[in-house]
Amino acid sequence: MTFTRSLLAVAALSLPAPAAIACAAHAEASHAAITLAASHGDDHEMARGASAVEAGALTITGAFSRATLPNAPVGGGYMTISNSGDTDDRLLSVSSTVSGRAELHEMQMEGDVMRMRALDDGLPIPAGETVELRPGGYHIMFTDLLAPLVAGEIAQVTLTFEQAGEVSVPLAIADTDATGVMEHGGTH
Ligand SMILES: [Cu+2]
Repeated sequence: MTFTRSLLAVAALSLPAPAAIACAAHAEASHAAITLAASHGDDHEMARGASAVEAGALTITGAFSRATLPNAPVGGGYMTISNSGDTDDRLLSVSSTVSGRAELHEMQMEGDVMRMRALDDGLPIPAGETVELRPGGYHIMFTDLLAPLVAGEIAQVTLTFEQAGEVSVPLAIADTDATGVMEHGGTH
């Protein structure tokens, strides 16, 4: 814990405005990703993912991140969250083993410009619905990365939900241009 805090302190000192830097880097990365997604087929961009995670009424599938370049300040986290229950839930906060902080963000096109905003009230997961976190939309943003994300490795993410509580999810790190991951035993 002491070690993590001192790392954060160093990061804070060397990046006077981490949020602004993160947003700029992230917006560019996402734009590139969308271009790739539009021009490529699906198959070769799929990497092998982790198994589905169930927690109460929630099922979380396809959790993945993308490998980052050395010195990249941020990374993204993506997954699909289904709520099969009768009660609305809400993803309140996120933490991870790979970053000092993790935030919930939303990307939206405003004219020709991709803009990102923090979801200060969390991400609603309504009863009976499925919410997708994906490049160009809702996503987890890992800030203060402790080390580059390496394809083939697994990061551990802890999601805190209003109803389902704390849920640990393994995040498969895929290639830098991945648009998704295959579930074990999946057919797509
Ligand atoms: Cu973001």
